[in-house]
Amino acid sequence: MWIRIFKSRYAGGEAGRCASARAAFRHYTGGSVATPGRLGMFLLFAVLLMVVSCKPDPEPAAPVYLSEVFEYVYGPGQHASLAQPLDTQYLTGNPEHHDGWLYLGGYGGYVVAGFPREIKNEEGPDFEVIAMKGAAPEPAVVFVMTDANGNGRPDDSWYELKGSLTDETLRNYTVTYFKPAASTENIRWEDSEGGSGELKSFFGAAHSAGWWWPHSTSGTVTFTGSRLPAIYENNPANGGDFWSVPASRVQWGYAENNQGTDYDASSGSNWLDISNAVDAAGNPVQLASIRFLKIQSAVFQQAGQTNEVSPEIRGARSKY
Ligand SMILES: [Ca+2]
Ligand SMILES: [Ca+2]
Ligand SMILES: [Ca+2]
Repeated sequence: MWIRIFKSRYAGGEAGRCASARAAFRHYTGGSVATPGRLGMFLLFAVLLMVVSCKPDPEPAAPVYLSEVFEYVYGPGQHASLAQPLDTQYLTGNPEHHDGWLYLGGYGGYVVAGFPREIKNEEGPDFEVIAMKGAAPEPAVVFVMTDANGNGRPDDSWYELKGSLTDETLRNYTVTYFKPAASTENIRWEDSEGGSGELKSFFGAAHSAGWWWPHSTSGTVTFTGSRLPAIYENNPANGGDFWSVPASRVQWGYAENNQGTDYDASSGSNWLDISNAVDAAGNPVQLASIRFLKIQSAVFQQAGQTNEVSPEIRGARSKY
């Protein structure tokens, strides 16, 4: 019996050792060894020690939700008066426990948030970003970061997750918006390509002045990120404009994309893969894990009745 027990002790893991020790203890105390003697007493003591020192096997890591928000800036858009700084509470934890969401607003608006631990890059998708279930895609680009310096803060390097529109993406694109002086004016913008213009309201308010985020104390706001191409098309119907996103326009790799092949209709989420990370030059980067996400409104388009293209995010959950 002892030979079998100690063989299995060395052959098995901790679970095997513990089970063997407990079996030996039960066998011994069950009286199958009639006369213990000195050797028997010693072995009984050894087995007792093994049983006492056994710890339960660690549980496999359970999926985790975002647990902390570090930064949130709304990009000018029609929901400016609704978007509250405290809405960041709707990004953390399980979105099944609340009905809220976080407005990112128009191009450039973003949020930076973290998981409570590193999320490993396993085979296939590693986490889902849960968004408001809208009628059409309003894609946000997702950047990932490892806590390389181990300080629990997002102060390391961001890596963009590429998607199906990466070849049409303008990277390191900057837009500065200017606060209007009066409510009867539009927000003006200038970009890093030498372009300029005004945000125009095609639905709701007559002017876009009210799209300026009241919680911004500055007269200008500048965003830098990756600009996806325009995704909405106007196909006039019944005598009026009608803007929509062609079914195969946005295929994978973004948050708030209900037409994606990575879309999970039950949770309203898109499943993303850390293996799609690219560096600042667009070259693939192999990341073993990530801790932080930056989710950024990425389409700079005024799409008729939908106005600006603006994602609303409700959380993120790791797969493992
Ligand atoms: Ca992966
Ligand atoms: Ca860090
Ligand atoms: Ca939306």
